Amino acid sequence: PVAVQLKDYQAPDYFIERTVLDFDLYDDHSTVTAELTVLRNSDKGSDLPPLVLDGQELELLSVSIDGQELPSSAYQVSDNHLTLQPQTKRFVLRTQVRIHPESNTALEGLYRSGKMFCTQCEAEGFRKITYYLDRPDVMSAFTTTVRADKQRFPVLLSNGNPVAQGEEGARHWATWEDPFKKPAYLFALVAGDLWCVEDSFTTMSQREVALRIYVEPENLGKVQHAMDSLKKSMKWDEEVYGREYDLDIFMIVAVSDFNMGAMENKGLNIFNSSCVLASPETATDAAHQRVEAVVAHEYFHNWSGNRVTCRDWFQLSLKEGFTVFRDAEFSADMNSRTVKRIEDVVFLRTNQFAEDAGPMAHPIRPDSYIEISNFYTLTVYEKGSEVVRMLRTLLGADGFRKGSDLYFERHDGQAVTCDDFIKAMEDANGADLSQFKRWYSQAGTPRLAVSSYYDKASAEYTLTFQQSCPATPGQSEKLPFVIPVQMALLSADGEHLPLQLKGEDSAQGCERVLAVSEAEQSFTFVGIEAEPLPSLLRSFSAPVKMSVEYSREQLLALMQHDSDGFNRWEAAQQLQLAILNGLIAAVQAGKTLKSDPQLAEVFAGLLADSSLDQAMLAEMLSLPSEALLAELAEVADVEAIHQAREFLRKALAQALYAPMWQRYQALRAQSREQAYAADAEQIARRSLQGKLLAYLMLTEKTEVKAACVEQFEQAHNMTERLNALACLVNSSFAAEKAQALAQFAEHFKDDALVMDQWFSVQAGSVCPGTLNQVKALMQHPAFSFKNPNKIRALIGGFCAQNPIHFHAADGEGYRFLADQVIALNALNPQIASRLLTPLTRWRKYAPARQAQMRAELERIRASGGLSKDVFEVVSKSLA
Ligand code: HT7
Ligand code: ZN
Repeated sequence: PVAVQLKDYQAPDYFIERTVLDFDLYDDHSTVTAELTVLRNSDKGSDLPPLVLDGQELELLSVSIDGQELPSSAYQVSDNHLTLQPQTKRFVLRTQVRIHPESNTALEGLYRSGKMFCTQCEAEGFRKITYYLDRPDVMSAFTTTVRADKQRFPVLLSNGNPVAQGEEGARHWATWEDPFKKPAYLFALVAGDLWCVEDSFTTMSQREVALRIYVEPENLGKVQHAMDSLKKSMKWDEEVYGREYDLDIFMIVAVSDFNMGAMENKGLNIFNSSCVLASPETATDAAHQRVEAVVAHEYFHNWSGNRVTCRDWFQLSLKEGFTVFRDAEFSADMNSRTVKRIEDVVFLRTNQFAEDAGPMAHPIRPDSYIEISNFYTLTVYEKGSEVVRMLRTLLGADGFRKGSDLYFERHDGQAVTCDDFIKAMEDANGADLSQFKRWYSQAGTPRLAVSSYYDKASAEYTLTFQQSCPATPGQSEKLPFVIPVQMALLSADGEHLPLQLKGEDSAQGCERVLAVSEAEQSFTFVGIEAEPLPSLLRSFSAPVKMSVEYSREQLLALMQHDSDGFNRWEAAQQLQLAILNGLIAAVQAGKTLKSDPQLAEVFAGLLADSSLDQAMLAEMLSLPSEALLAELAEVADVEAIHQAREFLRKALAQALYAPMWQRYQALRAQSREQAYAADAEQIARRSLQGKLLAYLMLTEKTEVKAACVEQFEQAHNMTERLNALACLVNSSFAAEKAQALAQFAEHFKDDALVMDQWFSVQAGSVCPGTLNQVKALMQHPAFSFKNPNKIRALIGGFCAQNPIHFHAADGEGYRFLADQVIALNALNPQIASRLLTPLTRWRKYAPARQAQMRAELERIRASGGLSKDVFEVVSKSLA
């Protein structure tokens, strides 16, 4: 396979003004008739080059131009294209193809999910539906007619507004018209026996929009949370970005088989059912929050992605980075801002930083790809969002809003680039962001080393920053980034000092943003009467690895006094990391592990502090995960990390048994008395309760075991039930574990999403024999190799969330993953390639493991018939 390069981008030779589609859906095939009004792109000249349409896995039945059927000698068909020679600048091309949604297991294009038909066209799936110019800079007005059996497919949907419908014997049809020009990747079609929950929203200009969420009938009771989230998102986008919805109807459809979370098709979002359905009894708090966030994300795409779209797929972060930033801010406004930031930063540090350090590292705007589906990455999404966040930090909230207003106004209806986004920000603010743009072209996580110097005599305090960035594939040298460092200085008694830089006339508040733009750069503050304690990179103002030498006393002071909640948590993390690193070194040196009383004292203080928000307390009590410790290590020693962390957890549980037990019981009692609500206060409470129960269960006390079983059996919500189940599964209480698992499966056997949680909990077990259990579960009637949610829950759960067993010294975990990737490669390349990720990180481990992991990658490479998706990841990993 060949790589596509950003530098080779050329505007299209032809546009498609109008697209009229007609789908005839049957059980053993479907036919698609497309009438395309094609127009020569006049910017490219007046000659008439060949028209090369994209098409894959299509059986061409007929072609005509302006009503004249073409003989087969008048066009060429290859595996990926239909080529013909236009005779006029503007003409109507009509093609008819036969396709097979019923055997489409890749879940790209038109496919069957259970009893319904649905589509997934981003990025290049439309070409599996009909011959087309399947690229985002070709935008067209679509009219779509869908025909199917009336009884089995009573609901027929597509983008835009419904304009006509009718019946033909046992079949019926519906026509939809989308007035907004869009690229083919935003096309959608759904046909099925679906029921909907209906509501409405009055927009800021008083237009009434019908809101419909379609699900299979048995799921009607699990839709209210998604509907509430949708209405909140619509309001928020009006208030925060001034963006109003544009069609008369907005629809969401939940499907069970879906490669990702959801898709923002114009007016007809298609969702993985896991991102729509939620009820207290079946979905955890985290699942409720995910529904809220994904509904918002897809809705926000209506402007950041649909009204203004991407010129080409290298610009993916233009819509995804911006939209992730928008949904993160929405979630922060709906819940606890600090906790949301902590969760996002933990996720970024654990996963995106690892991607940046691995063989697939790429800038948020990549330069090349073999398979674009491989570039829906944490870098494009999450780091992309951090880059937009930095823009807001540098320009200020008002400047950022002016920039986004200008961007939407200037580019409405266009397909544009990341440069256009930056230009709008520059023009609206009179700013020069040329150096900032390096964030778009340079890969890797920058390092930021900080040192300080205090001069008592002059009352001056100097902070010196040194930045660097490690080499990444294809980029050995990096130029300095612009790194916004949000900061404050604290006095010995925790006051936040006024900040005046040398050369300034007066102090400018107690918090400010330093724009570090040179490889080494110093900032001197004046009027500092005693050596201060710096609070740096507040709210994690840049996606960098910062190193500052803090003493334990300084960390404790920051934990107590910093007015930035994120940095209070960060100080606790740094203290925990220091202690864990000491323990890891002790394991490696073969020493007996000794517990450090300081952390237990700190935790005791936190538990006793009644003013501390419960959500914050839960975060402060969470030790860095094994995955994060591995990412931070030079060479990840899986066993030492696991042993050290387990030792510390047990030591803390034993030292703090009394206050933890007391607090747990109080929280559980409160839970019993209150009806479930997925609100911030209750979520915080359950989060703390869950953390405490996990610690307490490590003591193996009978009273805790009984409480855990009681919580499992009596909880009125899935958060408490699943927390208790996870504790039992990871415990040595074999009888209770077996009983709870059996009880859970019996009760929820008909609920696919709940069974996914059952698979995941078992896949993550630290107990011996987990891999064999995972293999056995692959035979369970609720498991299906064709359903991505099941693969993610069970196989992904084991390989990506269970380091101690996945990295077992005998290499069985690696072998297992390679076997699954080889089997999935033919069925669903996108899922196969994503599943591979843990094997790509082989450079992180000691030589023996490296050899085992590489051998499995080689085995996949040699297995033959690799999809582009798997080929790209395997070959880059082995390069
Ligand atoms: N924009 C959507 C991306 C997406 C996708 C990409 C490749 C293959 C399948 C997919 N399903 C959805 C989702 C989003 O970011 O909003
Ligand atoms: Zn998105």
